[in-house]
Amino acid sequence: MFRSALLRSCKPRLVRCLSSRVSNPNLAAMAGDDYLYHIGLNPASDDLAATFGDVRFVCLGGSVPRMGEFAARAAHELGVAPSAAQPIGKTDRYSLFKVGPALISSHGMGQPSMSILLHEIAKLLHYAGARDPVWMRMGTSGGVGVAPGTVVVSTEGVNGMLESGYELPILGRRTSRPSLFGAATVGAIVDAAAARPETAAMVAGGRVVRGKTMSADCFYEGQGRLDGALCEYGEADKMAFLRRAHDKGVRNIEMEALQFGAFTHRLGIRAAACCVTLLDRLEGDQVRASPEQLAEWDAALGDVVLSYIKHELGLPPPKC
Ligand code: R2B
Ligand code: URA
Repeated sequence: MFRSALLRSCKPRLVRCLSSRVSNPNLAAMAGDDYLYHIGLNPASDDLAATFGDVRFVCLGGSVPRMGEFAARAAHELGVAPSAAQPIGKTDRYSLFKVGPALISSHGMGQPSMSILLHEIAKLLHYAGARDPVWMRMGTSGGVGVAPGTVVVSTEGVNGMLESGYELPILGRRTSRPSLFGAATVGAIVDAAAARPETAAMVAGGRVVRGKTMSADCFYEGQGRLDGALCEYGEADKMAFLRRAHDKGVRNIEMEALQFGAFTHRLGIRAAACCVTLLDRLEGDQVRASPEQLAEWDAALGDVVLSYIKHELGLPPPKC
């Protein structure tokens, strides 16, 4: 009885659902009763279409406070009520916000944490009938031959072998998916940054660059650091690897872009990974920037993402 009532109420949404991006025939059989456990939402009891049906941008970043601050800033710059910067659903794992046309969420550290959120957000937007939003990861990273404070817009994610495949064992088989970001979305973000007064100087000063991003499942050994609790190689080995990575076009190293690019590419989702660099790994391993400097670089990353969103929405630059 409840299920058929739900189906009736979903009917007008089915046409819009055609444009959403999931690839799982089992979801239809669940008839909308799919508890998105980690974010605490369910299409059977929450009106996802009303809250999320108009999402055009998905902005994801690792840390809860950073994404909370970004939500407040986005509300201010997009002219949305500050109350929008309140988290929706469960907050013990992720903090999710809906600010005007933007869904903003933290994703935690590393690919396993991000993967859970990507599956649940993709399903959430599918059930909500959102139309082809652009997904952006807004992260921090270590630069490879670029100045600290540079925003690297990834063209491709590579693994620790400097290869494009994101590998995941599924049912006892190694599944490898290419991690690619569409040139059109990457270009649109860089072009918007160049065109908007908020970010034009960053682009002109070489502080927004395209490049490959290496993702590791480890901050220390997996990223070739010498300062972990365990290290079985030397400075020369590390430098040889980082130079090889640079020669192959890698401009930054972090912990999620590879999986993000593989997931979104597989589902045909328009996506970009925009990560600010906190240090140049060719110069060292420790993140020693002051809190003020880190806040400034974080704001610069927010500028790039908001420039793109405002450009897409046709919003004017702020008055000086
Ligand atoms: C960047 O920063 C975090 C590690 O400090 C990790 O989530 C990443 O990708
Ligand atoms: N995040 C990373 O994963 N690596 C860095 O070097 C800096 C931030």
